[in-house]
Amino acid sequence: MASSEKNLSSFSGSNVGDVSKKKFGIVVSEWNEEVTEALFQGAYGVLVKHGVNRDNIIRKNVPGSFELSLASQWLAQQEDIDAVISLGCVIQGETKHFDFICQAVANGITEVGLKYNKPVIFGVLTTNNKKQALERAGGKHGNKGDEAAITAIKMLGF
Ligand code: DLZ
Repeated sequence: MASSEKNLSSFSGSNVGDVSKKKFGIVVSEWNEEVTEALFQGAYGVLVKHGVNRDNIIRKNVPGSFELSLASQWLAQQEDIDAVISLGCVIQGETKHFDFICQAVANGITEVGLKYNKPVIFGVLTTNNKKQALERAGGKHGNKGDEAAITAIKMLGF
């Protein structure tokens, strides 16, 4: 689906069921806030467009992407929450932080979904620079936040 040449937000309409009674948690990393805020707006907009009640969208912020896994777990363990969307942006730098954070959050989010048997969606941009991130947060490559939300919706319709 996603490639450097494609608009990442293109998706097929299969498995899109009625989510109007569903409750979603969205965890947003504050690191690279300009990007993650755009991801949040995209995800929120898709959920509302698909009939999710605004009161049933619970947003929690965390300092950085490394904290997404634990906060996703705190939301996923709440019985009334049906799916969690984790949004972050990790930009390649001079340090090894990039690899450690990307690997940790990918593993962590996977574990939370398996532990609580709910969709926990990896909406984390991992890019070489901020320009690439912005292109994927409402720019020419679509919005990874939209994609994360539609993925959550589709998993609930599995
Ligand atoms: C430390 C750090 C660095 C260098 N880069 C990013 C980044 O690009 N994106 C991101 O979301 N977070 C970054 N962080 C912060 C870590 O995710 C985490 O918040 C701290 O290491 C504290 O645990």
